[in-house]
Amino acid sequence: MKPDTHALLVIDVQNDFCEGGALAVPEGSAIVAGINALMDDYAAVILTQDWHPADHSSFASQHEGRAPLEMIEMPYGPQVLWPDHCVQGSAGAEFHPELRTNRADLIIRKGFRPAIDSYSAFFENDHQTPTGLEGYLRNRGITHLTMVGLATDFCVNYSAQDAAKLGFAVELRRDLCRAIDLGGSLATALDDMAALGVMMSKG
Ligand code: VGL
Ligand code: ZN
Repeated sequence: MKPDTHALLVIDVQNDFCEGGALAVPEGSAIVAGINALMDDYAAVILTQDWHPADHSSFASQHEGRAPLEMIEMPYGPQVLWPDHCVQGSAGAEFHPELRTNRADLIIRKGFRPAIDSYSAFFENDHQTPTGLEGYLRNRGITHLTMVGLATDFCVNYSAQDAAKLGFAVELRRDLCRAIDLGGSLATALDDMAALGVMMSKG
């Protein structure tokens, strides 16, 4: 059992990121059993849930003539266009059916503002709008975060980088994450996280 200062942050283990989902990450569901087992080691378990309105601006469907995985320039910077995914209230937005959601103390939803995407559990993609997670963690006296989930190179990556920048000690369980890997994004993500002091464990 870890001390009470350590939390497990489970990023976006949702149907749309698993096999058969709208934005399926290869082997996405393979991490669920390991995450469930790891929950027993932590007093604090926090889940994130990607939670988009149907007309979210990160969806290629909202941009005339654009296709998924193309890049677009948003007021806050470059943005990948995604297939419609994790639409609020849809089956795809639900957690994987085997994830032990009852162990969660907090479920934090992100990406609900139509005009801005939110990969990170801490800040939206403008890197300024907070989700409130930092305050929650600090109020609970949490200083150490173990991160797992989907996808290694997007939401896990941005969450880990923000957490490290905020001064949390961050450990990434590589074996309990899976990546989208778009044009080398996984290698870049791993380098960026390591440069900020994120510890990588098990692979
Ligand atoms: C994610 C792309 C779009 C993720 C979420 O959870 O990594 N990726 N929305
Ligand atoms: Zn999303």
